[in-house]
Amino acid sequence: MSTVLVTGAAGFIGSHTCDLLLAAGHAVVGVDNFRTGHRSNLAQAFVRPRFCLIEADVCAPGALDRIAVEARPDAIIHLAALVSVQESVQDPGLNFELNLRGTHLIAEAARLHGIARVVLASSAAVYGDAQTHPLTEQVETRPISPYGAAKLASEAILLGHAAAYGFTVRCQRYFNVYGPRQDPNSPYSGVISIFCDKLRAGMAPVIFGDGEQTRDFVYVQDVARANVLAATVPEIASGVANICSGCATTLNQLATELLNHFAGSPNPVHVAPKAADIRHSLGSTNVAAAAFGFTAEVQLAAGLAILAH
Ligand code: UD2
Repeated sequence: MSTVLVTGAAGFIGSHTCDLLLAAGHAVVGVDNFRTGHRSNLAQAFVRPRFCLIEADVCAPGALDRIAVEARPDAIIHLAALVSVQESVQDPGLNFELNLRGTHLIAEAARLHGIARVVLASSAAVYGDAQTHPLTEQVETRPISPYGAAKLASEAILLGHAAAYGFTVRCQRYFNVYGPRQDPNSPYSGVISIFCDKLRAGMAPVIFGDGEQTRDFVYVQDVARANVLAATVPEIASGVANICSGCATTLNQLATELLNHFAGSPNPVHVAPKAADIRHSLGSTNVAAAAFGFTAEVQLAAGLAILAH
């Protein structure tokens, strides 16, 4: 059993990752500054004896050193970040600070404290608007936002450190993650949490454009399992992997599927397309399967059924 440091522990993906690590018997030291995370997300973790939470900002001077000395982790799962593409466009300086400098500090903590493995929350945003489907990890990365650029640079920083100082780094390129605890109350929220919120209130979901754009939706507990595998499977080489389902769903299909769970709800309303919206996004699942045995298990219909009840 390992001790795993999870940054961004109180976030959407972080809290599910903590729950799964604890269920597998690992000790978890969670770190969060509650900028976007919620203490309530950790309700299940708090009742576990092998969980502790440190309220701290990973970018604060000396914070990671103190935490690493105290926790002596075998691995870090680094999820603390500015999580919104739009917010990175509005405040690229904050994106640089949280997403790039934060990752550099994690890389340095791994080097200075001999931490054997780091798992990074990367993103399909590194591919930009690539026209290849499915997207393999070999596709040329061409980010089109400060967020995507910082995630790509974060991968490079960590992989460079890993090669130079002899630890292992796994970069997880998440596609469209959805599931319980995703916050619907921000203009940057994921489409599924927004649609569920609207339908629960008896309102029509709003589809940007014709609704024929596609996304590769992956359930958050699958993503958490991918993180646990990447952090704990023995004898793994450094690398990047898509974390996705390998299934493309149109927004129209998504809305139809969700409407089945909310009888009498109004039909979706179509409005003008969102500026710079990517038309199609679909990931190849092969690398994650080969590198650490990860395949998404929760089909979209099953995940939506859980969310709707
Ligand atoms: C996702 C990620 C983002 C980044 C990006 C990389 C989420 C929440 N965001 O952005 O972090 O990794 O992929 O490509 O996972 N939509 C509607 N109605 C709504 C809200 C959204 O029609 O009320 C559409 C939107 O125009 C888009 C699709 O739903 O076509 C998905 O939107 P999103 O904001 O959930 O995620 P995305 O793919 O823009």
